[in-house]
Amino acid sequence: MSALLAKVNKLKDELNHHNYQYYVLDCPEISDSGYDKLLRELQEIEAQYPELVTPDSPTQRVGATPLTEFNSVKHEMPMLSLANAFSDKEFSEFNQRVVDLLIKADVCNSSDIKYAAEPKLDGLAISLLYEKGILVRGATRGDGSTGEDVTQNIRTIETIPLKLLGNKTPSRLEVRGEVIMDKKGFEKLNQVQRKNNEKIFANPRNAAAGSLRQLDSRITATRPLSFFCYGIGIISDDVALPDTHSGIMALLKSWGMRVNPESKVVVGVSGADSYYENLLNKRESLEYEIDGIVYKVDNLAQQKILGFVARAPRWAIARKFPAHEEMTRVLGIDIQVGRTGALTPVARLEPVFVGGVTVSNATLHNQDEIERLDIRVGDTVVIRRAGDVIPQVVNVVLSKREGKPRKFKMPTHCPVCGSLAVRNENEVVTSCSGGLFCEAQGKQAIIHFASRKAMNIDGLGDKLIELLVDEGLIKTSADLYSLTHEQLAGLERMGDKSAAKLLNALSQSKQTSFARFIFALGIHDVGETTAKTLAENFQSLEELELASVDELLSIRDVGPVVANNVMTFFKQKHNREVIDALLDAGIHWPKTSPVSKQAQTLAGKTFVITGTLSDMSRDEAKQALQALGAKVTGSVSKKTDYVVAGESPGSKVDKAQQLGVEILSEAQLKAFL
Ligand code: 5U1
Repeated sequence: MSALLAKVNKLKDELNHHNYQYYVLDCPEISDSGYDKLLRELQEIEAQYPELVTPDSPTQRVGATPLTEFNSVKHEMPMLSLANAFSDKEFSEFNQRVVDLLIKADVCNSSDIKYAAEPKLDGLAISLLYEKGILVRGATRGDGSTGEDVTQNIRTIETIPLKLLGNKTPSRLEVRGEVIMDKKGFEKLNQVQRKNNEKIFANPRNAAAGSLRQLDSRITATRPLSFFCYGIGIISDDVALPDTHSGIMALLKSWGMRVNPESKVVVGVSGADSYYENLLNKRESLEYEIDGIVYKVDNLAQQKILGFVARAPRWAIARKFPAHEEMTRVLGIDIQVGRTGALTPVARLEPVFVGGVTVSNATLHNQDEIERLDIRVGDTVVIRRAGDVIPQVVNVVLSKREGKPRKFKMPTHCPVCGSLAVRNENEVVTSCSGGLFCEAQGKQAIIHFASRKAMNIDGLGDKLIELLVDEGLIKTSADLYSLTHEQLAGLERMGDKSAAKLLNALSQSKQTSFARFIFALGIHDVGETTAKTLAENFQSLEELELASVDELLSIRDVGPVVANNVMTFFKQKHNREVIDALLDAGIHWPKTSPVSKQAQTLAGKTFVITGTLSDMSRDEAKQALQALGAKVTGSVSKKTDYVVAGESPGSKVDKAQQLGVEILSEAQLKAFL
């Protein structure tokens, strides 16, 4: 047994050492899998011999039985707050008070005070109590005198050592610092919360606080929390203390505590200013959120002389960065129509300076988000803008709501073109159904109309379409066919030759296929394949226009969303007018026979096409195969029946060979077709 105990202790020491290398020194010595292997080894022994499990074992971070409430913890030494400086002037006034007091006390003869500077993390202040080197309690700051015992939750945070390193540790030590959630972890957590229909956190600080105040520590264990220490509370007198704050931080680091790597000793106002500038520039690129800098007089004897006012030390100050969150009022809720027809509610705000810019609008995303926030015109709201992220409404300050403002409802019609606004079941977005006509969607609709897989109008690129719309020469795709040589040749960077070429391409595009034409209309959710299915199932455009939902739903691969979108699209008078104009311009296609009459000789077969084909494009081959009922996919699997290999086919052929899938040459494909 003693050999086993020695083995367990060795494993624990090794794991603690690697934790320290990874989290504190940012210098891992083994790979993640190497670490996991050691951890598994320890877990296996502990599972077999539960009597060997100790509270400081690195395996004990997974959470424990849920609590019914948190116990109160009275802090032996109050957890102080910090005075703030919101400008250079306020910082320099703070510095002057420090200098004056120290000169008066005769402990300083220069105005160049040394400050320990470090980022002010936007998290949750906590106290960690170590007895004989073992973490015995973790508590929140609470009101500074009394906090809550969150030990079970604290133990799940990997950056907090369960045992101090080294053998010269104090018998009693209280470490203070901040629990945070980094930006990436916060985004990921909210994604998961959204998916599970759970509470969305407004910012990383709220997410960290919410996670730490979980009664079920197994939930906390799943949250991406981490910790940086920033000082000590109580410490037993069995270790010699350095005479500076920076010295204490170095000592804490040697005991395994994570110290912020941006920490630095600076001298005087000029040193403090350049540290401020430097960190402000770095702010957005840091992995976690910071809201300023904490400057502490580094010399502990000087700190003692300076003492405290109220509940804040005279020897420290938080120099705040421009806020990421501010309050303002909602003046109105407007609807913006996007290029794809999505109707987005946008809060019009009383302008407010936040995150370094003046914000007067914030997106409200959709009706669900408005309901979640319960936001109404006239409300006071908290606006957040961090980094390049677009401004968001964090929450409504309900205590400031006046009267009983009406709930907001999405409009029933597009505010730009008056077409019906549609929200399909299971979708959050409400969209304008006037795709061809709506001016807001104009450019995007025309770009789609002209694209290769739609009307394939050679030489009509995005930029030229934008120019044509901006110059007022076209409003809808039908207008393209009335453009004159004169109009085109007169445009910037278009000469006679390009104009003639474009007119020729426009003329050629008039001869198309029914499927391409349907796809070109840009009906929501009607992609290339659906357009093809529709074309195969209707003899003419008139038939499609008049199709009932039931008729549409009876078609393979057409679901309720597509059926509804198709119906609504053709119901819009504006859309029908543009279609008529397109047909009047001469767009036509050969009549196709309905799919039921075509032989579906390849129904149930799955093909993959790879490499370059010489006599047809891959798209054409795909369409031809689909016309015979085959399914064409992009990757080879056990379900693939045939891989068609053109020239330079690549790895798909290797995979087909491995899986024993039949490989066809282009000639064999033609035989199939
Ligand atoms: N980084 C840091 N944050 N913070 C908060 N240091 C720091 N120090 C604090 C507080 C409240 O208080 C001590 C100055 C007592």
